[in-house]
Amino acid sequence: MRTQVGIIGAGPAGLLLSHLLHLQGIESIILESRSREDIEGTIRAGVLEQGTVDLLNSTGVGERMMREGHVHDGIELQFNGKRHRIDFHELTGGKRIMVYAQHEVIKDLVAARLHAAGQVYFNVSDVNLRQIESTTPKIQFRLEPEGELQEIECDFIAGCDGFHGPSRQAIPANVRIEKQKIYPFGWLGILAKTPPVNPELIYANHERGFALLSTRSPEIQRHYIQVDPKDDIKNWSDDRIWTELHARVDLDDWILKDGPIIQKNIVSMRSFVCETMRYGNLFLAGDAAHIVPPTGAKGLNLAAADVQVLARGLSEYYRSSEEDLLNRYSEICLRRIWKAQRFSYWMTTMLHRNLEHSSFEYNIQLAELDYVTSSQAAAISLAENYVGLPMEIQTNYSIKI
Ligand code: RFL
Ligand code: PHB
Repeated sequence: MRTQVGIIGAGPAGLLLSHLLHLQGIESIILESRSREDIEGTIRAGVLEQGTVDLLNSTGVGERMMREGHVHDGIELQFNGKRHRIDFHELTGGKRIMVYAQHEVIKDLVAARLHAAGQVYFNVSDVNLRQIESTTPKIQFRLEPEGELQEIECDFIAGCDGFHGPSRQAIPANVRIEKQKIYPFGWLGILAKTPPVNPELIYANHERGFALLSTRSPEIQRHYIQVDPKDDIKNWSDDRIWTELHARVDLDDWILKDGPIIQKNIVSMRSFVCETMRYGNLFLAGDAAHIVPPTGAKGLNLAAADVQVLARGLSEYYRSSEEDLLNRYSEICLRRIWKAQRFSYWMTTMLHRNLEHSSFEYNIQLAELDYVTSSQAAAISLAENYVGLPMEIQTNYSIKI
C-alpha cells in the first residue's frame, strides 16, 4: 500500500487531520487499534473552544454539533459558599464555547471520512513505524490479530495515537525532551440521568475537594469530583458519589438534583510536553505529544490546533514544495501548547484541594479566586484563555466532502 500521509490513531487529531487533508486534495490512510464502536462510545471531553467550533463548521462537519450541542456564554466559579459568573461573551468581545461530547465529534468525523471514501482501518494491531528519517517512511501493521504483516509506504507519518501510542517512542530518546508534572489529584467522572442543574458549567473549590458540574443533553448530565488518583471506583457507590457532590456544590438556596448514574470512572492527571513534535518525516499531534489536566478543557482543542498547522504545512509542501511551515511545525505548536499548559496548570492548582498543602496555600487559592471574580483584568485573562487564544496559522477551507 502507498499513501501521501499515513495517520496512526482515529482520535480527534487523526480524524480531523485526515479530513482537512482531504479538503486540500491530499490522500491519507488512518490506522486505529480499537473498533469503530469503541471509539464512538468512549466518554471524554465536553468543551469545544470557539476556534474549534469555527473549524468544524467551516469544513462541513459542524451541522449536528450546531443542532445538538449547547452554546454557553460563560461559566460559574464557586468558592466560600458563593457563586460568581465569568461572562465570556462580554469579556472577549463576543466569543463563546460549545458543550458537545468528544465521541459525538468522533462520530461526525468518522461519518465524513467514510462518506468521502476515506480509508480508515479499525482493529489493527502490531503498528510499527519504520525508516522515519527517510523520504519513504513506512508503517507496518496487522489487519487481523493472526493475519500477515502489511506495510504502508508514505511521504509523511502523522503520530496521532494518544499518550500511550507507539509514535512518540519511535523518536530516538536522545532527541526527545520530555517535561512533565504529575498531580496528586484524580477525577471521578459520572454520567447521570437527570435534568440540567444550571444553564452553565460550575467549577467549585471546596474544602472537601474540587467539583465540576457539566452537561451533555436535556436528559444526561456529566459531573466530576476530585478523588485520590489511586482510589478504586469500586469504593464509590452511587450514594457515596451523590453525598460527596451535594457536600461540595449545594448552597443554602440551591440543591443539586440526583438521579441514576449510568457510567462512572476515575482518571489521574498530568501535564506533559514532548519537545520536538517532529523527527524526520514523523509529526506528532494531540495527546501523542502533550497532555494537560482537564480543568482547563484544552486537550481536544490543542489536538485540533496542531492538526490545523500540520494540514496547512503539508498543503504548502504538496502545492509548491515549500517546507518552511513544516520546518516550523514544532515551534509554532509548542508556543500555543505551553500557553495552554500554563492555563490548565493554573486552573488546576487554583481549584483543587491539595492535602500536602497548609492552610496558607488554601487561603492563597481563595484570594486568587476572589481576585479573578472581582478584577475585570483578571476575569478577561481567564475568559480569553478558556474560549481559546487566537490561532497563529489559519486556512480557509472550501468544502467538498
Ligand atoms: P486520543 O483521543 O487519545 O486518540 C488516540 C487514538 O489512537 C489510538 N491508538 C492507536 N491506533 C493504532 N495503533 C496504536 N498502537 C494505537 N495506540 C493508540 C487510540 O485507540 C485512539 O483512538 O488522542 P487525540 O486524538 O490526540 O485527542 C486528544 C483528546 O482525546 C484529549 O486531549 C481530550 O479528551 C482531553 N479532554 C478535554 N479536552 C478538551 O479540549 N475539552 C474538554 O472538555 C476535555 N475534557 C478531557 C476532558 C479528557 C478527559 N480524560 C478522560 C482524561 C475530560 C476528561 C475526563
Ligand atoms: C466535560 O463536560 O466533560 C468537561 C467540562 C469542562 C472541563 C472538563 C470536562 O474542564
